[in-house]
Amino acid sequence: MKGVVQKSTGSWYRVLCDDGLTRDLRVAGKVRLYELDTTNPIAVGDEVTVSTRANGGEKMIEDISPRRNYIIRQSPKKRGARHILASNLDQVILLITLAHPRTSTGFIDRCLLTSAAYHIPVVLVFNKQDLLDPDSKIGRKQQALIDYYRAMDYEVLETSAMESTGIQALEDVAKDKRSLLIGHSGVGKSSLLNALDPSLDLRTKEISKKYSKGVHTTTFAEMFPLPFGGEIIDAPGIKEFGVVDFDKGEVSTHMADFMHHVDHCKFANCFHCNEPNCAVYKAVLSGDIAEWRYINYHRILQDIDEAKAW
Ligand SMILES: Nc1nc2c(ncn2[C@@H]2O[C@H](COP(=O)(O)OP(=O)(O)OP(=O)(O)O)[C@@H](O)[C@H]2O)c(=O)[nH]1
Ligand SMILES: [Mg+2]
Ligand SMILES: [Zn+2]
Repeated sequence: MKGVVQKSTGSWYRVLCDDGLTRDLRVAGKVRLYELDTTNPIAVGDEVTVSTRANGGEKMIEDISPRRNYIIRQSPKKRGARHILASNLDQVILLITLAHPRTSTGFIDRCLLTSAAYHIPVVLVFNKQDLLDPDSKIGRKQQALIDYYRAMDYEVLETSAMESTGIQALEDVAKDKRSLLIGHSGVGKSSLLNALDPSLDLRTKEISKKYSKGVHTTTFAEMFPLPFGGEIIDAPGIKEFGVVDFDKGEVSTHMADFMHHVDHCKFANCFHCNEPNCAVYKAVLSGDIAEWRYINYHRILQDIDEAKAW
């Protein structure tokens, strides 16, 4: 019997089995785990084989099917350790607030890069619109970011979980797909899910005023079926998005704004750092490529260098 992992606590896994029943299962000792060197060998979204053990009769996870894709990141706690956020996804829903808490474009671009490597589409959702004055500095910054990402063909939504605005558009995006919610702690992932399906009644929490950051309210990733079709994975907030397993030359191939220019660089293997006649750098000077994208690109290359040095 097959099943899909809905939740993982590390010692047991909640599996929705083909017979329609949800079971909390352990993993049989002999299971061949993927050699990804991750802190969690089984992730939410994994398809597993469940069977009854001949001796005891306790049902256990006996095998994991190969993953169609997954979102992986560098664990911030342990250098070199990697953590799979979820697998077998149709899309990522990246939740952003520019204030309360602040999401940096570096975080956004790392998430986009990791998703692009597995061809997982990302929808950008700017939440907490009720807190934002469009004429304020942050309001104008948000509009500039939205325009920039839309120009690269990303789908961008604006929502307020508090006032239930933009929820229909989010439903249209989530319908009949398996989505993973990603974002810092406190951006409103669980709140938005509650807005999508009030019967979920997920725990959400007040942001600590002192740090203007959420204290992690969701502690384990969990997949929920949506009443209008599809599934969504609520996950604990993440602070950093360390990219893993990239070649430096690969990074720009996933950046749509760089792609128009890379072919015009003097050197075919240009890293767009200090090489002569770099068309990407010229595009930054002329304003075709945003400076913050160029800065993020270089920080990602630095991360890759540092990761290799471990
Ligand atoms: N004003 C306003 N507050 C919101 C909105 N969405 C969420 N919040 C508040 O933000 C706080 C954090 O929301 P959560 O839904 O718990 O955030 P989360 O992303 O699930 O956080 P973690 O589970 O820790 O990762 C709560 O106090 C929510 O009420 C919104 O659209 N507007
Ligand atoms: Mg949450
Ligand atoms: Zn170049």
